[in-house]
Amino acid sequence: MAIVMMEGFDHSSKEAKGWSLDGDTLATGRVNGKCLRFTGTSADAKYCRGFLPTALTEFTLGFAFKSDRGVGSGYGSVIQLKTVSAGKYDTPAGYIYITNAGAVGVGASGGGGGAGAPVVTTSSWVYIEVHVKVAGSSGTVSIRVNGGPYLATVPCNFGSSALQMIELWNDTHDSGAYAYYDDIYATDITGTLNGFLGDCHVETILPDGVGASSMFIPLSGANWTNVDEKPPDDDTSYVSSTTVNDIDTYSMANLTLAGGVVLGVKTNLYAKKDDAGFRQLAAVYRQGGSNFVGTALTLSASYAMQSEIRELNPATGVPWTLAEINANEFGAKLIA
Ligand SMILES: [Ca+2]
Ligand SMILES: [Ca+2]
Ligand SMILES: [Ca+2]
Repeated sequence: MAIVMMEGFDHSSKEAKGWSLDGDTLATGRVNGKCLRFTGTSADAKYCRGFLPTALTEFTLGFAFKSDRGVGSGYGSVIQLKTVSAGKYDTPAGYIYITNAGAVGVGASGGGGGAGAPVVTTSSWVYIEVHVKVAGSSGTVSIRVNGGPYLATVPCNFGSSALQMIELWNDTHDSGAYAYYDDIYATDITGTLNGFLGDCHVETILPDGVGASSMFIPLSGANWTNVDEKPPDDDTSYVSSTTVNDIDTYSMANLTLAGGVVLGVKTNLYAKKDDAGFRQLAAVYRQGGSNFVGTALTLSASYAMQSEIRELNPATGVPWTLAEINANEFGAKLIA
């Protein structure tokens, strides 16, 4: 693993993808699609909470941020970094903030950190990347902005506990000031793609036509028309199977972006089981007439987004190209 999180807030309710929230909505995204938007309020900070898949003592977090709040009016925390079980008002181990002058900074419960030169302007997206090393008084942080150097590595004491919770905060206490987040990634320090990845974009594509394999049973109509909603429509339309090894694959919409380097593909299977017993589903990547089957994902009795991230195309063993993604079919296989 190296990329451990990617989120574009494009196609799903946040709850389904593991984000818990407090008064937010989706809005027009940074490059295309959607982004997360939420207000302050005069009484309280609003927040949206997500989690790294495991607690980490060293990681990099990248995200696009925009605020309606006028620079100079005061902003405060835009992300709080916490241990997995911390409460909303518990002191964060670390926090990413924007100063009144528009500088991006990082602080920590144990002190240290710092901010760079003013760089944030009102109602404009800025891409912020923060590399965190949790090691008590030996901890450090560094920041990059818009893909370039911003704050060199400085001491920062995040405590000594591995961090897992990422809370997006609108700390303006201003009901008229929206905060916007998009294109989030996180990396750990393993693998090839670790540390700073640069200014990244996350784009979501959905099924747009019949695929090579239609073995699941559709509720009505063609299989793909049951699984192309954003957000998912739960029991309103679906495909189902009780036959192990059944495979559904679908033609997928092409990416809007015509250029760039693909760092990874995240599959999202929104699924549940509706009877007693053990059920597993896996993502299917169909390319060049062959199916490549992903990791078995165990289903529960409630709909949940089952995801995996692949930095390499399983058909080639090297990074994906845009053309390969556009030609690919994606789908699912019933494993158990
Ligand atoms: Ca987006
Ligand atoms: Ca559906
Ligand atoms: Ca396509």
